[in-house]
This record gives sequence, C-alpha cells and structure tokens, in this order.
Amino acid sequence: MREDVPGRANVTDTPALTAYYDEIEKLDAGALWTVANEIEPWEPQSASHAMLWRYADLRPHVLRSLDLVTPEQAGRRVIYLANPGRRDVAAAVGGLYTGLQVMKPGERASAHRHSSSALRFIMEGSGAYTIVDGHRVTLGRNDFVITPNGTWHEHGVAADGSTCIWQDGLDIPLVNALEANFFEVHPDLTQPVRHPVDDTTGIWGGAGLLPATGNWTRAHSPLLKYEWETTYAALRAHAKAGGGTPFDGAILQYINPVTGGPVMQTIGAAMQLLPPGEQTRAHRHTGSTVYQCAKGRGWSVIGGKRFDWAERDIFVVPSWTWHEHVNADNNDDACLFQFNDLPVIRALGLYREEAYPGDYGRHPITG
Ligand code: GTQ
Repeated sequence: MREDVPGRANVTDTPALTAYYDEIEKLDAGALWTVANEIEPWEPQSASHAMLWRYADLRPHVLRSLDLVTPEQAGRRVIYLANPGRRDVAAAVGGLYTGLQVMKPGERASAHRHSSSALRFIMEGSGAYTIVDGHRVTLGRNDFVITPNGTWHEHGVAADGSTCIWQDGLDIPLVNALEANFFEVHPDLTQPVRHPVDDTTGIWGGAGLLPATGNWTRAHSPLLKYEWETTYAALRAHAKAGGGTPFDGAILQYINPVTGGPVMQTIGAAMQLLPPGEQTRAHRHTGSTVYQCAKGRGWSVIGGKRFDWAERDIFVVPSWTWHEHVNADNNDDACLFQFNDLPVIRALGLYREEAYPGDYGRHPITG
C-alpha cells in the first residue's frame, strides 16, 4: 500500500525491484518499504469487530451443552464468543477471550493452572463455587471473582444448588501472542480447601480498611471476590455524590486493596452505572474492552453502529473505537460490568484517549 505522503513508503515497483524482492524472499527477508505502511498504520487498526452477543440467543445453546458433554470430557464446559475478525486466536476482542461456562448441581471441573489470568462474572444459578489456591469462594449473581495467573483453580456447583452460568474472561490471546502460556492439570485433579469459606472477603474486603499487620507481596489482589451488593451500593453512593465521567457515567474500578492498582497484572475490571436516561459522550482510547450488562437495558454506539443491550448481553469495544452508552430506562439505573487489557496498555506506556469533538460529543450512527 503506497502513500503519497512525505515520510511514508511510496516506491514504484520496477522489474528490477520485483526481481530483487524475489531474491531476498529466498533468504527469508523483505524490503521494509513494501510493508511499512501496513505494519505501521497511522493509528491502531483493530482486527476485531464491534460485536454484541444476545444472551437470549446464546442461553439455550449453552444449556444444550449440559447434555452433550461432561466437564470430565471437556475439561471445562464453555461456549466461547468468537469475534469474526479474531477467530484464529479465539479472541472476543483484541487480546481478550470470553466464554459462558455452565455446570449442573453436583458437577465439578478439574483443578488446573495456567499463565493466563482469569475472571468470572456470575450470571445465573445458585450454589456455584470456585477454589483458588485453597480458598473456596462462593459465587453469587453479579459477583466478580478473580483467578490470577499461576493459581490452582477448579469450579463446581453444590449438589443442592441449581444450574449455573457464568462468564469467564481471560487474557489467553494476549499471553499466546507473547508466546508465554503454560498449562498444568493438578496431579490430584482437585485441591484441598485450606481456609474458611470466603475468607478473603473477611480479611481483605473491608471498605477502606486493611489488616493492620500482614504482608501481601504477590502481584495480584489478595481479595478474590467483589460482591454485587457492595459494588452496587458504592456505585449508587458515587453517582449521588456527583462522581463519574462524561464518557462512562459513574464508574468504579475493582482494585487490589493493597496497591490501589488493578486486580491482576494483565486484566482490569470495572462496573459502571448509568443513571436513568443517561447518555454519555463518545470517546475512544487504546485498549480492548468486554462488557456485560449486569442490570437494566440501553444501547451503545460503537464505531458508528448502534448495539441494543439487555441484562446479560455481552458486547465488545475494540481498541481506538468511538463508543458511548445510553440507559434506555428513564426510571431505573443501568449497570455495565467490564473487563479490559488496560493494565497492560498502561504499563507499556501505550494509553491514549480522545474525546469525540463537537458540542454534544455524540458519534453519528452510520451502521
Ligand atoms: O476456568 O480457567 O473459559 O482455562 C477458558 C479457559 C475458562 C478456566 C475458560 C480456562 C478457563
């Protein structure tokens, strides 16, 4: 792709040049000017499509998998969301993977660990639990739970529970792009619970309070679960106090209470609340985001296309894509859960953000 711009590659190919390209290709080499404008675009060119997956469409198929495979056969019984632009790497957007995991009462999946970091966002059912490095964590509706890289983890549903579905989020495509992914199955296929149930909530989950003594030196949050009730109450209070941004409404990040930083090194997460009728301004930034509507209904304009969402729908915003959100309900809040790769983007000095110009900051709907 030639560009008639000073500083960009703009070479007219001649028979001599073409012959030259052929010769160096035999040496597994190439002339930069034949690819420079593609590999160094003026701005990020996401291969990911803006996408929305309706829960109403997916749910029956997710439930159908209950009768088709066991967790023993499958390892984990998950239907993953495949972005048409990123099928080759099983990404939902950018370097992020997401899927819907389903388990019946009494089922459990084998313990394993990997270099990828993982999270769960609980969609429906009761009795689900996960065991992370010997900590048993109970999973309730709209709870956010982390499984940091390198931790042993296994999931199950108690025998007296109901069929559970939760969203898994992982950085698999990112870690694979960095060619750094290891996977291990636990030698016993399960691990002992070594702490009181939900102990990390009691020890690390005090609002603004930390243990007076005790050192935590690992890179991820010691708090493994962020409960919906506390999150929603904090968001309501935040919104009432005038907190928020023009682009996201009231938005709170899930944080590592020890550092104030993101919950894991590679994945950040947040919950946002759009007050009744709210329409945010459009912006774009580097980094990829996966959203799940946790409450209410509305729509988002992503790259000029309108995506209507209802509770449990999942949608994605690719890097450097304009987006704005609207709460379609004039009487009730709408809440969007999100996870993203911003900790990586920021750590590498790659964060950039831009507000959509104009008085209203609204991107026209073109798609
Ligand atoms: O439970 O760690 O959806 O390793 C995909 C890969 C979940 C998990 C997924 C995984 C997991």
